[in-house]
Order: sequence, then structure tokens, then C-alpha cells
Amino acid sequence: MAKLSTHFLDLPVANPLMNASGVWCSVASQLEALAESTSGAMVTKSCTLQPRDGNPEPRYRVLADAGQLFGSINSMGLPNEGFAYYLHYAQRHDHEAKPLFMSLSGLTLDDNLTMIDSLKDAVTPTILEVNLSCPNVPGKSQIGYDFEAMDTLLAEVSSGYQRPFGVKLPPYFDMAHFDEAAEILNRYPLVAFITCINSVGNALMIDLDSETTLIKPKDGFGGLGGDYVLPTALANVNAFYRRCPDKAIIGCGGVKSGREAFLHILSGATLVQLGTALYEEGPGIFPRVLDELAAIMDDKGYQTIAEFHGKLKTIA
Ligand code: RRO
Repeated sequence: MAKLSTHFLDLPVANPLMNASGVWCSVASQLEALAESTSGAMVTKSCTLQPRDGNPEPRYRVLADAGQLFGSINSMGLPNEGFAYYLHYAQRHDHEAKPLFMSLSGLTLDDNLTMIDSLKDAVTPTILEVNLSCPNVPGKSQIGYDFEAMDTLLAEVSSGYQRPFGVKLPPYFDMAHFDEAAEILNRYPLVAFITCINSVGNALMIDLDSETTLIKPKDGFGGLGGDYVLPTALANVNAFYRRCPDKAIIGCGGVKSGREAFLHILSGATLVQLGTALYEEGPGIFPRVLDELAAIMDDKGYQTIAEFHGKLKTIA
């Protein structure tokens, strides 16, 4: 039987699966369910310095009818319980049993630096991820699409935190943007990992019968997840895997079975996140996807993840 255990930044992990930030991780009961699930790691909902209610509902919709692609659109607007709440959870989490990532998404650079200072002072083994790609706060553009702001933020976080951390990136769609983003990230050795991708921002889904947008905020515009984004996610994982050889990559986007998890790892992901599919299926999805991944590895004769991690072939 294939062995699913692996390592992330020298930490042993039981398997490569975890939740995508935002899914099943907003309140303690959900975080506890993740801690008890068979996921290898877990991450908290992106948080701001103060709690936020987020955008008006309906703000998340799934598309799952037979004959349709499986996917979701959301414009949650960063609803969260506030930094102190997630820090409190992190301080009572059993980090040896399962690595915990904390996702920060301050509304300003100063807010990010304040939260990072507190996290540093708290001396917890929690792994810091800075979200550079929330697409849904009205009036705020994504830092990941503003390379100058991204460079400034990485410089400030590196000098403030002085420990390894990671970034959650939006999808890029142009080779020049992969090159430029990677060049900036490679200036910062403390950026130890890159999570690709956040939802594909500002998509529009429409109900044919009622001729109405599926969600209410921002005139229906929201972040796209699920089947629609798998090829974009794989491209971003592989683009940064090739360009940032000293950093680990966490893959996110379009994973609903062992097949997509395998493709993310083949493209270079060390860990693989479940978003829309976890939202719909709940933490019971982890044992299913792990069984499917192990079955694919068994079929192909791979005994460990290292045997195919990043080994994507191209056509000569
Ligand atoms: O809360 C959200 O609307 C949200 C966030 Br912070 C994010 O990073 N990605 C997303 O799809 N939704």
C-alpha cells in the first residue's frame, strides 16, 4: 500500500491534504472538526485585526447539478472572528498532532504588521501565511496584483517576523507575471512557501431562469472555485515550482478527488488544499480523497509521494 506521509518545511505530516483557508475554519467548532479529521494539516480563516461580519448574503453559491461543472462563487468579504480569536485557538491546538497554519489578511500593511508582531511574541509553532489575494473586499485591490505593494509588504514582514512564513497568491495568467512575481518572492529567503491559488477573482455566475446573479455582493462578482479553476491552479503551482526552487508550494484549486490531488503533487505541490469540495462534503472528504490518492499511487506503482512530486513530464 502506498505511503502518504510526507514532509513540509522539515515538519513530518501524516498526509498531504488540508483545508483551503476560508473553508471549515472560521469558528472553533469547525477548527476542532478539522483537527479530528484525517487531514494532514489545517489552516484558519484569513483574519483581520478586528472581527468582521463580511458582505451581505447570499455570498456563497455552489454549482453542483448533474451536467454542470462542479464549482462555487463567493464574495464572503473576509468575515472572521478577529486575530485574537484565531491566536487563542492556535495556543491550545496540538501542533505535534497536526501542523496549523494561521492566515492573516490585514486591511492595511500596518494591521498586518501588528498581527505579525503579536504572533511572533506569542511564540507558538503556528505557521504564518499572509493572504495577498482576497478578491472580495469592496474598494480594496489584491496586493498580489500590485507588485510594488507586494515587494514592500514582503520586505516589512520579513524584517518584522524574522522567521519563515508563506504567502497565498492570486492566480496569474501571463508568463511575464509569473516571472515578475517569482523574482520578487525569490528576493525574500524567509518566504518559505507559496500557496497557489486563491479563487479566480471577480467572476460572474448567472441563473438562466431568473436572469439574476447567484450572489448579492458586488453586483454578483465573486471568486471562482472548483472544476473551473483546476487548470489555472495547476499552471500556477507548476510555474512557481519551476521558478522558486528553494520554496515549498501548496496547491489549491479544483481538488475534489484523488485524481486532482495527484495532479497538484505531480505539478510540484507539497501539500494540497480542498476548498469547494470540502465546503460541500465536510471533513469526511479527507479519508475518501486519501483512499483515492493511494489507489492511484498503487496502480502506478508509486510507494511514496517523493517518487512523483514535481515530476511532471512535458512533450519533447
Ligand atoms: O472572505 C472572502 O471573501 C475570501 C477571501 Br479572504 C479569500 O482570500 N478568498 C476568497 O475567495 N474569499
